[in-house]
Amino acid sequence: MGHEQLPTEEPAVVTCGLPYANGDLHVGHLRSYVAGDLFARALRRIGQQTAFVCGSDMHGTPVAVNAAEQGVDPEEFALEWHDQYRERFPQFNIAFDNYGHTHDETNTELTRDFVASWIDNDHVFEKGIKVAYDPEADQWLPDRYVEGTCPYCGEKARGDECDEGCQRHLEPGEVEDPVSVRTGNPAEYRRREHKFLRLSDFQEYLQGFIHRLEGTERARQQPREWIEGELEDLCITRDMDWGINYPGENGEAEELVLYVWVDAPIEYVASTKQYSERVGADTYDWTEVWQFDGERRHGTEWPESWADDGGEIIHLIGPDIIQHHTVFWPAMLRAAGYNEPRAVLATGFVGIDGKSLSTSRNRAIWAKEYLDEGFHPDLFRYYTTTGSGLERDVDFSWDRFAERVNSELVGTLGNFCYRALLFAARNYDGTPDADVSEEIRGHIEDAVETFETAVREYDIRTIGQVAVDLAGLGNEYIQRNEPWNLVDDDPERAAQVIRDCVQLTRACAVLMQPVMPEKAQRLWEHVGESGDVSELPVEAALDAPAAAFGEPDELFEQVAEGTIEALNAELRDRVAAASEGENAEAADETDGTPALDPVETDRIGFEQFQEFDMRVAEILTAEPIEGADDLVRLEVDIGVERRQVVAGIRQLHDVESLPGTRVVLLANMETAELFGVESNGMVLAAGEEADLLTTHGDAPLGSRIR
Ligand code: B3M
Ligand code: ZN
Repeated sequence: MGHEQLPTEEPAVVTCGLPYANGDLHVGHLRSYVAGDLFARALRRIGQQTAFVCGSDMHGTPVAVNAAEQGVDPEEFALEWHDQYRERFPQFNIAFDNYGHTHDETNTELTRDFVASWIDNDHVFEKGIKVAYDPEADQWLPDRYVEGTCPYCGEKARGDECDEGCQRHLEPGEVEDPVSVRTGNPAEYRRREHKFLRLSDFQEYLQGFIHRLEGTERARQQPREWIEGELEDLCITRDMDWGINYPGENGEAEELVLYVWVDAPIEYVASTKQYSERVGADTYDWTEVWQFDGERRHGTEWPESWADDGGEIIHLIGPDIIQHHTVFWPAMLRAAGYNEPRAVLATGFVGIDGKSLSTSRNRAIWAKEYLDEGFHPDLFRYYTTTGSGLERDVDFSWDRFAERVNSELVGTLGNFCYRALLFAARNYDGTPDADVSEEIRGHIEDAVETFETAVREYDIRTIGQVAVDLAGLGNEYIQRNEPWNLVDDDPERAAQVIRDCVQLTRACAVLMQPVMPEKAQRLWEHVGESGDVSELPVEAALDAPAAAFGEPDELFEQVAEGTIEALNAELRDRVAAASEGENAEAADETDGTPALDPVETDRIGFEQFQEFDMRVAEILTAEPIEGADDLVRLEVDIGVERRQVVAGIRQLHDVESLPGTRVVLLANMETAELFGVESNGMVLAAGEEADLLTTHGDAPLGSRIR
């Protein structure tokens, strides 16, 4: 059963994964908070009543372990970070309607309610399990207190997640060869009674749910395998002091706290509730969103048309917590009689210089660092949401950041608006007296439609890109019509052209609001408006502009090359230092990874490098070459032409899945004939597995690699 198209009459809530209150925020965090903020703003622009909420995740071992390392009380430790986050988000124009934390009263109460309701509805049971224990320190070792080997993929894993391998959630007792992270002692498993949420009660429900769920591909596909297989029950208690006590009756299990993944997502509801209480239920009623029907909350009857009852719940999360949001969370909601998520959007990972981001190794770019450089937050917002789709893994690169700011924001958007408004102000003191042309009205209507469709399809990149694309069109229009040559000879035509450009500028301000709210407001004032552009529906792009306005100033500033060089150098040192530590560790482990060749000592000059004509290409077709075990015949598009290439990758890749893959082609490789097939170029690949080289942004096909 499908959902009614957005916008609907029901209130919506957009949430972002809660940051653990245990350390500085970095660009990896910001990527998803900015995307959530953009999406909430865009939903409002298309007329959906929307609350945007989040909060700090205060409990669990991620906080307890870090607090213990510093010898401070976890509550004090977490509250300090919480306060810092509350200041940090607005600095990136991330405007939560409510930002709470999981240790506050609202969440504590609501969490107890949820669990009480699970118990009432008979979804909780007790079971004896093995739990890691440090006999020397005389301490239980829940979750991150213990490390070992993942039983599913054999990678190094934490007690409750295979964070470096298959990303699975691990239940207590699952991790093999457990070791205490605090003392380094080998841990032993001891038997212990714990409480479980019987997930198997929801197997059938979840199988229906996953087909209704909207959002990004990975978030919708990855859980299918888990939901189709046998669902393991979820252990909801832990042997710890820090957390929300298990709400058992008569002091039962009172020494246990709830697993952090119980009270953390409930904060989504608690935070919405706080917002609702602040603005009043007449303005925004959290129960309409979360509880599909108050009467039946504790009962077992469910509405027939489940998907269309209640509000629109949209979760934006990182790629590593899909299982929590698409399996555990919907079951937790349903077990307590709450509404289900409509969509889950999972971002890709963020890397630094081709390596995964690592906070403990300082291989990261920190939020504060960005701000300290004096860069405007909206530049980061644009860069991080539009380079590639939300779901793609991306690398943060200062070069790419500068390149895109300089060409797309300064060169296209800023340049167009400035030229148009300056000309209008100087020659007409504002908007010339003329009607907007059919041509330009049509383009703006298209842009508005693109925006609306993108919101419905959760296509964050397109939402962020519409205004810049429209400005590109404006630049082309102004260039083609040369109004500066028309003012004297054909004043009517000149007025018409400038009238169109003012309209385009106004449309840019409206359309760019979700991605660059502060810059949009400034542009809005440049076109002579005084109100708040964030309060207008997206169709306001087509309304007539203000009659009078003065000369604008520049909306964006170039990022200077020197700044980027310095930032790059600093980052390179940092990554090298982090990698050195890692290599030293790797050398200690005899894990069978192939030895790497030392770097060539013979240097080459730039000229020599330029002899390699390497191009961005896309594989169009791929077929095995008869008689040659490891060869495939590829047809690739290199922008300027199509090429036939033979590549020795048949054993290492699924040939059928190759078409559509972006690769890098050495285009001036001498031609060769292999098994009677001519090869006109060489596809570049790395390592024993022939990992194909690709681009991480959207460089057009045929672009040269430099
Ligand atoms: N605090 C952070 C993470 O695992 C975790 C998210 C909770 S969302 C309810 O990414
Ligand atoms: Zn694993």
